[in-house]
Amino acid sequence: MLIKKYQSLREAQVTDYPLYKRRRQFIQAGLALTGAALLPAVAEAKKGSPLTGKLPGVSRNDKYQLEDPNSWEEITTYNNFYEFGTGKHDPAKRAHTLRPGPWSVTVDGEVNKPGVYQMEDIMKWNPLEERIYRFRCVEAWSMVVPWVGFSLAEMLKRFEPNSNAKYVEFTTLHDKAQMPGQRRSVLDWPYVEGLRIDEAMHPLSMMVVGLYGRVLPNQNGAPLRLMVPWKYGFKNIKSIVRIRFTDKQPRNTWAVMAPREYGFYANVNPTVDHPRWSQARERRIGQGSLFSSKQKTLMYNGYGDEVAHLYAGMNLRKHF
Ligand SMILES: Nc1nc2c(c(=O)[nH]1)N[C@H]1C(S)=C(S)[C@@H](COP(=O)(O)O)O[C@H]1N2
Ligand SMILES: [Mo]
Repeated sequence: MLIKKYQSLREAQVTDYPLYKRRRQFIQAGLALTGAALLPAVAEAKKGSPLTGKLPGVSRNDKYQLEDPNSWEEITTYNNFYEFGTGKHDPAKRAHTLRPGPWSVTVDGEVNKPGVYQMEDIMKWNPLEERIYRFRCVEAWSMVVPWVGFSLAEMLKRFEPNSNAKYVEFTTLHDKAQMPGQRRSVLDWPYVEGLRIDEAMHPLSMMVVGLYGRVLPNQNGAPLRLMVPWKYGFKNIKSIVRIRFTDKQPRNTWAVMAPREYGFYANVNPTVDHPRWSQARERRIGQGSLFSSKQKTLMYNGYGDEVAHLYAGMNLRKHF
């Protein structure tokens, strides 16, 4: 039942929806790789990236299937990506200046195999799978998203972290030409995030390269972004160019910016409020109005059975 429902939904959204949308997108010259990836006319984008359009060989991970994912449009037009502006609709309009390919990721720090890895090669390492995860932003809204990607652990193991590797730090591209929002110092660029090594190696942690079976749109963090579904949205850093293994806790951008408001752990926790608002409830994007149908936020965003052991004995008010 669930599968059937999702398939028909996916059919409509993956195939018909972007096709239907494409003319308008074209006129707006807006959403870089979304539906536009289908078009031969977007030759420029294609030239830049070998990773356009429908991703081949994506299998469904049956462990992570949720009903009623948000629509393609909701997921690709309501974003946080300050490199393209601070408004929720800015990234969809402006992220076309990002060139998601050719792309490489620099790996350094406490590893046996540092180096510069090409995205094309990274794509060959692991089979792609689709996982439908809950996604909870610190601003008390949420979505359900069919991400495509692979296990972060499988990727990190390739680099052979050594015994000093207690944390992993991720860095976003820093390029004012491609990311015009970086001309303003709203954040300390480039955007940096980090995980403890055991969090990074947890099977739920994912490297995302796609959405709804297609290449990840620029506004969602093309060509490579993190997805750690039990943490607030800001941990899920986009357009990653560097992965560094360290023995010290990384200084993640939002925690540096506003240390009272954003911590390093950022686990979804309805009992620890943000200093300026409650985290007890959330608004599911696409359901009801701004003021209606708020639902309860779940501890660890509903993934507690799988991740609570990572934080056993820790004071979650201190380590928020
Ligand atoms: N580089 C970068 N990564 C980022 C952000 C950002 O501004 N820059 N915003 C974060 C926040 S606050 C959220 S909620 C999610 C939003 O992801 P989405 O737009 O795919 O929903 O991306 C996160 N990753
Ligand atoms: Mo967020």
